[in-house]
Amino acid sequence: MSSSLSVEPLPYAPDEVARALGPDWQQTLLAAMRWMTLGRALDARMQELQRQGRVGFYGAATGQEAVTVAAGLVTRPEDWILPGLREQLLALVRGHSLVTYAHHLFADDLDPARGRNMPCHPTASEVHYVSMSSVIGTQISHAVGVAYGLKLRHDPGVALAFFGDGATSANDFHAGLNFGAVWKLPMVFCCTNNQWAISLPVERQTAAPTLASKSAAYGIPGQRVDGTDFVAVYAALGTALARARAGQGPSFLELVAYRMTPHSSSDDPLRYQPKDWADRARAHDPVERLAAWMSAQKLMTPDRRTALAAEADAEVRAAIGTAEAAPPPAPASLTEDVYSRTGSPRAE
Ligand SMILES: Cc1ncc(C[n+]2csc(CCOP(=O)(O)OP(=O)(O)O)c2C)c(N)n1
Ligand SMILES: [Mg+2]
Repeated sequence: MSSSLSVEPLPYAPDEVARALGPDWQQTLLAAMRWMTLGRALDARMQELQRQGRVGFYGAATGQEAVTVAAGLVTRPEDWILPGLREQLLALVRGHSLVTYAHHLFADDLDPARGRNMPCHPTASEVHYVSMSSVIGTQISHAVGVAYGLKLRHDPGVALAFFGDGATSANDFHAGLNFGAVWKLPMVFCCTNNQWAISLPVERQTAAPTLASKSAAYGIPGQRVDGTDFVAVYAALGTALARARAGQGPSFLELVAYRMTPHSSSDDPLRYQPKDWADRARAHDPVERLAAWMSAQKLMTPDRRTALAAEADAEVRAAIGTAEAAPPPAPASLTEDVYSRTGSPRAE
């Protein structure tokens, strides 16, 4: 592997990108750059705040922005997101408020979960974003249930299950793919293979040559996609969503990316990652790859990038300032939303 610091170029002529993204492709690319830049700013700032003791925990998704932003831009409001560990940016792209997310990260009184959920596990029901699953793989079964409900109700939405390479060894993965295929459900299995399950490299997770190859056993078409290439992810998700909407059943996408930050704020990857990992990951930085392509096409300039980064940083700092000024949940709120006031007494 090369240890070059230059990024892998995206291999497209402009007309190929136009075909993949549709007539508004230039606006889509600009929106993608804006959201990816926001994701970067959020991850950087929140990791600093965790080190300063201002938030208890944070799980960055640096390196996986092409997946979350493409999914946020290509899905429709009626679709449902069942996230794994790193899809918070997707909720924001779908319209969840950054300020509300900041309230959640500070577990304050304006956090919709009022501090009861683990930090970095937002719930955004208004954008059909279910609380993320830290119990690896369980959301795959939940997504099957959601998709089954959508099918029974003739609802036009599609359920998207997001999970990591590690989750492919969980029971729910096998049960979920099987039920999804047998019932021909409107869903997409989105596996972001960031090549690590905490300290376990993907080569020790499975003896299968690719994760995408696993879906054949369930009768689901599987595709391995460069998960650091925004255009490729957008196109592959678009095809899988169209298939699900047409009643043709689920697809499986293995989106290969590079985890560019520690597993979480409780991890030290220097103890287990090879020395050249950071250089390899930087060569596949999804933000830099897209920016380089857009610069070559004169759709981006260094000044515009600097401005985007400054805007994103200001937006993140403003949201954090608002959240940090909010009071913690009142102790009495601990029992609110727990017991029903209107329910009938338990039958003797
Ligand atoms: C059922 C279960 N087993 C083990 C764990 C501990 N654990 C937390 S994250 C993780 C690795 C997840 O790796 P992957 O699915 O690749 O997701 P990534 O963290 O890379 O996004 C493990 C084993 C857990 N949370 N749940
Ligand atoms: Mg992983």
